[in-house]
Amino acid sequence: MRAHTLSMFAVKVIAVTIIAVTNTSCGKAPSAGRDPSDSVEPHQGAWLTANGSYEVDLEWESGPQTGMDNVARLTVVPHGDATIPLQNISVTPWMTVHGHGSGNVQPVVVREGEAGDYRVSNIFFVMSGPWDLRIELSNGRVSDSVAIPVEVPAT
Ligand SMILES: [Cu+2]
Repeated sequence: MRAHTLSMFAVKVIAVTIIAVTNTSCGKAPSAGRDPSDSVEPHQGAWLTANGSYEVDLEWESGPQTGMDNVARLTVVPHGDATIPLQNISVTPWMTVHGHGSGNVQPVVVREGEAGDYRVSNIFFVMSGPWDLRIELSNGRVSDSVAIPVEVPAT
């Protein structure tokens, strides 16, 4: 009886794993549809890009708040074939639930010190609520992207 229960558990784990793999292979970015049942919590830590080429660590130096004076520090760690330094990195604030960004105010990304460290200033949140920081990065050969959820508190 005990062995049977265990094997049922194993079958469930395998089934869940297959569903997860199938979802990943549809090519849809994780941020494409924000599932309200997903509890997106304010997170400071490492995020894996969509294709798993890079890991991006986000830390706020200032904010996140409404206004333009938000500053974040990114640390980019390459995985597999990906390498640093990056040739291109862009950061775009996007409010997925409303379908808008921050007009033509562009964050300023400056490489600092170590090859994978970047300081991002001029991040403009026009309102409070759930935002994404859409980050696109490329070393010239490998391009990848990640959307990092940011909860901007009401002031
Ligand atoms: Cu909005």
